[in-house]
Amino acid sequence: MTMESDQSAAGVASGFRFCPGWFDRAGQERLVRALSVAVETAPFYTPTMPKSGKPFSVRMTNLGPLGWVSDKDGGYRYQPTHPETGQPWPAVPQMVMDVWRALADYPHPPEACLVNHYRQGAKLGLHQDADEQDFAAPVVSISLGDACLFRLGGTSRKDPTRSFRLSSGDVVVLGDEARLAFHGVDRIYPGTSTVLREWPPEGGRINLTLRRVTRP
Ligand code: MD3
Ligand code: FE
Repeated sequence: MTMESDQSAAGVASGFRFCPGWFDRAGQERLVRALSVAVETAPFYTPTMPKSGKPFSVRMTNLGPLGWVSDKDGGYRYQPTHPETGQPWPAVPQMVMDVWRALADYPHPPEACLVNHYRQGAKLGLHQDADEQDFAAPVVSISLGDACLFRLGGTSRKDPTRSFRLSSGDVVVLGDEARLAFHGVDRIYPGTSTVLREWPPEGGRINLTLRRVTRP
């Protein structure tokens, strides 16, 4: 029998913290309701790759003072408004700010909450999160809906990787060495959660990533 994922953090960069089941079912449902309201004013859109203009399979929106966006001509960047509506991003729900406060071990609030929506078949290639000015702050991730196979490597693209299954309600904190680790989402496991049954209409998986962007 081969194991395609290993939930132990052995062998991965220091600064990786996995908190399975941080949100119980009721907490997950409350968070999904808050997101469904926020996404009415900041709808999911399809970002495109710099230069090639190839669309991402993941749809995105943001919450908080700054949002991560990407398009053909502007490239990867943070900006205070939605690229399609031109409106400011909605506020980050308090229950999401509470996760940062509990786990980030960082004295300033996050500025960006990227909301990724993975429909069936969507994936995110191996990459580094390096568009921020302050790597002293961790990235905090919250998973909702269908489980995914998440891959974490080292700070060089060539470093070996390990795979983890992330399920609805799980929280991951990437600080210290892990902050600049390569990572990606290889696949979504359809039908593994009922939490996104009411919204969004396509179901799938939602991931929130909280980040500090500027140096305080
Ligand atoms: C940050 N998202 O939005 S989050 C991204 O599940 C992103 O949607 C993935 O990568 C998702 O940029 C993964 C968790 C994560 C994992 C490893 C990291 C964030 C990380 C390592 C370093 C920095
Ligand atoms: Fe990332």
